[in-house]
Amino acid sequence: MKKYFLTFAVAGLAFLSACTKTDKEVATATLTETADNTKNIGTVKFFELSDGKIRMDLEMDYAARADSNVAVHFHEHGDCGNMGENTHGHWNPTNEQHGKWGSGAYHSGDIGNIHLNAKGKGKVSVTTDRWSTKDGDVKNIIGRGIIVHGGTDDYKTQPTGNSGPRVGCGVIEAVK
Ligand SMILES: [Cu+2]
Ligand SMILES: [Zn+2]
Repeated sequence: MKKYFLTFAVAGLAFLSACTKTDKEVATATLTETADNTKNIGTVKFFELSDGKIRMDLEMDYAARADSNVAVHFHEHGDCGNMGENTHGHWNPTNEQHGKWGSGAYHSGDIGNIHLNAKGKGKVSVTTDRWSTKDGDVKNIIGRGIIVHGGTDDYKTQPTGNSGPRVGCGVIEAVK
């Protein structure tokens, strides 16, 4: 009987690791300074998990803002022109208030504050069912803008969190 159980456990582990391998990169964004879009300040990758959720891995590398916070949100439009203003306001497919991710109410792209260390590095990972990469889905993140603000999101002020100037920007693009 014990042997059967062991076989089952090993099969289960193999299944779990197979699941991890199915994480499929579905979208990407490169963050650059709004004042100079040749200056790369971060990269964002999106993976579709086996349960249909999307995981975002965001890594900042922004020496000019070392030892500070930046605030990150998905904005409505994927156009970084005019110092990021062309992205317009926060993407808000569920018609909620601006707020802290995971709280009672928040926009589906309210990633929030990221602390940058002495080298300007910082990262955040988010897994959610609020996003998809499917055409026609109200939750589709493809083509949205990602704005990096030079201040701290207070998670209260509507509709922006009073997050400061738009210092960085990127566009979420599908990975084929
Ligand atoms: Cu914003
Ligand atoms: Zn918001």
